[in-house]
Amino acid sequence: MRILKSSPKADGFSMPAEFEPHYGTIMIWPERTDSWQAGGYAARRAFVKIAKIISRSENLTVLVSNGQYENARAFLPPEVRLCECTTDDSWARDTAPTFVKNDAGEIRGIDWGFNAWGGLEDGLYFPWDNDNHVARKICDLYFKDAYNCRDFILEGGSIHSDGEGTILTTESCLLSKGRNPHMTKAEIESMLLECLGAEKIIWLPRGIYNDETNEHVDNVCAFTAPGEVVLAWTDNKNDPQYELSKACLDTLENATDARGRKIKVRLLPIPEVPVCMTEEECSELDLWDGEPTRTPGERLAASYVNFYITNDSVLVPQFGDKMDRTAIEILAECFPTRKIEPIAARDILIGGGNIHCITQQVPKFSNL
Ligand code: KQY
Repeated sequence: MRILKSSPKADGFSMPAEFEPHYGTIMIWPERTDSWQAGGYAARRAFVKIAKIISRSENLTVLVSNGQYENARAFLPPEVRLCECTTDDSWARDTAPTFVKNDAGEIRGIDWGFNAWGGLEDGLYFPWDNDNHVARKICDLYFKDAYNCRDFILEGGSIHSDGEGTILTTESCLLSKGRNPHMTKAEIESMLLECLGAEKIIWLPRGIYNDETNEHVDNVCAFTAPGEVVLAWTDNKNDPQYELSKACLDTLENATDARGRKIKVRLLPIPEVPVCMTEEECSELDLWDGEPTRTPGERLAASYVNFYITNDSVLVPQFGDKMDRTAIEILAECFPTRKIEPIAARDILIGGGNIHCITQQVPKFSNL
């Protein structure tokens, strides 16, 4: 495996869309008891359900610690490849490489810098050095070269690609103080275009209310096809999400993509009843550095946009809300050839993300 100092764009590589064919998916077995309540058991059940669905149509690799290997092996289907790897947590979307592909079908990984969503400014845990080393190790595991982009802090959850030259991101995240404060917006934009082999960045102003990642795009807006997106939405003007979603809608309605198309926006409701931490859930989370990681009543960043697209399905978070069904119906319309798989996701959401945040796709490739 080579560490590359050139740029993906210069080498003819770009980021495919998630809805293009996958070779496989990467996940990381949940273990930290200050992220995952009830000693991690509740989240593990949800991860296993997701793993079973993904491994039906693609190669799934799950990274796991030495201490959890036996457990993970016992609960995951035999077709899942387990690989021992030291990590700080289980957010494969953010710590695994972003893969880029060329016209010959070869793929390479991008090894972004990772600082736990904001480093010492407003990061979510310390230390994060094991997570920062995960992307390169995965490239090694897959025999794929890695672009060294460690000087640029970025998580995979903060970008979406349409596979045709357009990238979606949020200003609140990419311009946050804890990531690349020495760079201007124009410099960050040109870095993204160069690394992702893209021509246009659509900057959404905001994300989901109370999203502790500084509002990753993958929780608020996602491509469902080139030129088409779903946007998290509420009609309730008294909900703090309204202003955030409205600002994104205004941007999208005035935007064109890299191919000059207007963007078709489908509104995907957020849960009607805000999803908030209970006393009991808080009592099942370990402290971090002597402090609770969640508080009773805290509103979680619940969004149906945090779905994951596999080769034959779309895994959609469910929160036990009236809007669960509506989200399923809208996404079924967006993905008519895939099976819609509803997943009870509260136990993942408590960790601070959802199904998209715990998965990273590996595009189908030709370079074995
Ligand atoms: O991508 C994500 N949504 C990860 C969130 C991490 C939260 C850590 N508690």
